[in-house]
Amino acid sequence: MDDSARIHERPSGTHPSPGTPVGRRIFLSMLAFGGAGILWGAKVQDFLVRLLAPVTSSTGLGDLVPAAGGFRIYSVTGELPHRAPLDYTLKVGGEVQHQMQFSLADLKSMPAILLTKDFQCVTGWRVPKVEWRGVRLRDVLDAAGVMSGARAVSFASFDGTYTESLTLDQALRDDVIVAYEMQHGPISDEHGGPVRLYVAPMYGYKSIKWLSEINLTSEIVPGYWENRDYDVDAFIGKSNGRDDQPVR
Ligand SMILES: Nc1nc2c(c(=O)[nH]1)N[C@H]1C(S)=C(S)[C@@H](COP(=O)(O)O)O[C@H]1N2
Ligand SMILES: [Mo]
Repeated sequence: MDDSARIHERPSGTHPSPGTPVGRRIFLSMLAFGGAGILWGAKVQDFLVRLLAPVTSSTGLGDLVPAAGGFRIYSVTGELPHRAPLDYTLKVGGEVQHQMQFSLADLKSMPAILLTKDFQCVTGWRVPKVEWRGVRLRDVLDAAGVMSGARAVSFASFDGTYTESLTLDQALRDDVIVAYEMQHGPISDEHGGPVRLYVAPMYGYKSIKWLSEINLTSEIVPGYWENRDYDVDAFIGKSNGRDDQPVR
């Protein structure tokens, strides 16, 4: 396990961070379980996730476990919810002309967009050139018919806790997608499958996993991390006091 997930303590240092790094507790558990790190792989990781779920949820931080390819896996609930692809539905409501429900097949029948971009967490880690496939959020919103009073979009997760938001202008960008594939395959449970949001120009916390609901609103409803002092406008390199290079 490397230490590249080290967090940048925010100036106040008083609130949790979107992605507390691999905790000492996790490290100690790994030692306790016979150097699980040597056998590091999907199974061990699942095991640790289960093992640590109660611990992480009691901290309220939903810590993380390192995954292959440089990602860290986050879940503020400390759990990795599962939804079978055939059971998946995405509800779209609020200030729209038609409330809608999309199955995964519905989403896949819409024009597909491929985006290959670096993925950057506000805590500092970055994964180069991640490939995503999905549909433009704009196309989903257009299908429902955005009403003239709508100014923002809020998102909910079937983890039951996480939320996010975008202004309507941000939501209509070409590089904001409702994603159903990542790195050439279905999005795994860990990474928020079957469907997550991917907001390419913003820090990872905007890319809500296990996406279940989209609601058009008349004003911004701050999301989970925004209620914990992170910026609503989360453009990479231009927010949260960070000066990261723009993503390629
Ligand atoms: N539902 C949900 N979505 C989430 C999070 C979370 O804890 N729960 N963490 C966010 C943060 S801070 C980051 S950096 C990315 C991490 O994505 P990954 O877990 O696929 O690496 O997911 C974002 N979306
Ligand atoms: Mo993050």
